[in-house]
Amino acid sequence: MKRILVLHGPNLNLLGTREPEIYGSMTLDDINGMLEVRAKEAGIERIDFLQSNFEGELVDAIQKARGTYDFILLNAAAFTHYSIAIRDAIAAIDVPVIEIHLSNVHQREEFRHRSVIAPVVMGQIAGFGADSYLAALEIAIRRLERER
Ligand code: CA2
Repeated sequence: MKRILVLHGPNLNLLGTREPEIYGSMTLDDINGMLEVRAKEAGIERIDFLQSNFEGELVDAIQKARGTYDFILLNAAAFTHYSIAIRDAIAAIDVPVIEIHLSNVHQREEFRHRSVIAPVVMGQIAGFGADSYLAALEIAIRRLERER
């Protein structure tokens, strides 16, 4: 039985309320609901969600994922671009992490082109709106099925 943790970084609690042209019109609850449905359908035992505006809370969650979760889907939001603490936490655990972005960060401001977590994650999915999360979940499901 497999367990997946979905982590959302700062300001993603505002999804659906502002900047729909960049981030889409779905709320975070809509996205989580969509992932929950797909995870259940695929026989995932448990999918848990955490949104935090605090770097340390995300670091704690990543550290605690060790031994509890089989995959982490992470949209670190702005922390992607500068949080060495989140990068170090990912590097310190043996749980695979998929980096997610709603927007295509490479088409945006220069400072969003750099991801300090990219070198320590399994891979990055960016630019597909809420489908970026769904694509990441699909990859996690396929990888976990292969392990069975
Ligand atoms: O495209 C993404 O998913 C990002 O991770 C979103 C972050 C941004 O800092 C990254 O460069 C790319 C920002 C999340 C803020 O979300 C908002 C949602 C609605 C209204 C305002 C902000």
